[in-house]
Amino acid sequence: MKSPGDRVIPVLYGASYSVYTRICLSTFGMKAVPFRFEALDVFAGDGPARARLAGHPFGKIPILHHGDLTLYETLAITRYIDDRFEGPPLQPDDAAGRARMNQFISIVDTQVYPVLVWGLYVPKSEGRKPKPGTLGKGRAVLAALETLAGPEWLCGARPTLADAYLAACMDYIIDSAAGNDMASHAPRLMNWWQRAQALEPKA
Ligand SMILES: N[C@@H](CCC(=O)N[C@@H](CS)C(=O)NCC(=O)O)C(=O)O
Repeated sequence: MKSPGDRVIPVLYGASYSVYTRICLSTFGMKAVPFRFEALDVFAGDGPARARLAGHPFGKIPILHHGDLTLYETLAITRYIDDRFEGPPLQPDDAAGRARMNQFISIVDTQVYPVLVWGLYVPKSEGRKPKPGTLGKGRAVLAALETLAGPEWLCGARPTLADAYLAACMDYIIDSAAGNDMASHAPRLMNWWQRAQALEPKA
């Protein structure tokens, strides 16, 4: 249900470094929905406790409050924002387009985030070597994304939640060992990234 007259401002709890928080921030931006941001550093000593207090039973971010509703899990939050508020639709209309969007989102959750962000970027940023085999896995993930990406946006002629998901990871991907040769190995993704940077939150 959409109600343009809704006066209740949604509140997002999260951190600007967090991939999943950034996906929600981009979604608000793409819908042009006003919201309030409450900074919650989940890696601070009291972070997980604060996240639990804000409504996340696993002590993670992001968390959305909207009126009486408390939501966690980024897919639930972003679909809620898209379904609940006026603004450009962020999910394709057709079954095949929606399936493709869900496929991208699932790949980000199960491959990009664990392999490219935590498996490659984080060890590099801490001066550690990645686990053996991780670079090969990361390259395979990028090759799959390169094959799936549409020529304009990931799932067609307009941006969807899939674009918000992948865009939130791109700075980390590019700064990882698998990101070095993306211009030659993933030109379509790099071309997409030129456009998709505009979706990224300013904060
Ligand atoms: N499946 C969750 C993942 C959320 C998540 O992993 N958030 C990270 C920050 S990007 C976090 O809170 N990490 C802290 C931890 O795992 O202890 C979602 O979609 O929201």
